[in-house]
Amino acid sequence: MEGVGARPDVHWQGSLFDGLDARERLSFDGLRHEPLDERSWIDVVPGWVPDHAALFDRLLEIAPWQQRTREMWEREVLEPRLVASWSTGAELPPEVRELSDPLSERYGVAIDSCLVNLYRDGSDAVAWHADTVRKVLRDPLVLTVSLGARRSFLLRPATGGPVVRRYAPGEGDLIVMGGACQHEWHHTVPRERSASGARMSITLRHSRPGRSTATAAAR
Ligand SMILES: O=C(O)CCC(=O)C(=O)O
Repeated sequence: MEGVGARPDVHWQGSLFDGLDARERLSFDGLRHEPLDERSWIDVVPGWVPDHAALFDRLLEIAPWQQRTREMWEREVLEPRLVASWSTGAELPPEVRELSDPLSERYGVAIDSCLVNLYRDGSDAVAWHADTVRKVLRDPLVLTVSLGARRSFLLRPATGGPVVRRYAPGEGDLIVMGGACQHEWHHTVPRERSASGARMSITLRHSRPGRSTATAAAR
């Protein structure tokens, strides 16, 4: 893993919005619940964080950015994105708690870890995968707030085949993957030459079962 240190030199131009407190500004009124099949679903709240530009700038400043390495064809390669993480047990910064508290309350899970990803431009990406939290929980929720430029976020069955669902999250959108999503579906943020700038995703996770989730042993 390579430390990046100073604020990454990326830019995204958005509008600033402030004034309201967290409960007023983070409304679930626009939520769309979209089943993928009988066991998996996606919730989408367009523009969930109205002051997304300010949050993008703040996280760019405070997050402990790193560029991780990954083994590929027996060689260590740099992951094509920067990440900053607060793992289970670490105290989440207030900027993240402001998002995770209302989400914990709404979805009945104790959000206790956070990985923030920075796609610096259209060459940064993450390949098809499912999140490893599936090894611990039967039906984990993975809750993602997207800031900055819109990028494709695609889903297909874990068994392969064509893309079944396409989103273009950015600018404060919330996407929640639920049910058996991490067991039966894969997601990706592919490279995109036409990306209009940097995108940041704040991915929030829980390590214990919640109101409607169960342990892996139960599957
Ligand atoms: O950036 C995203 O929206 C997806 C990130 C992701 O899938 C991951 O970090 O595991």
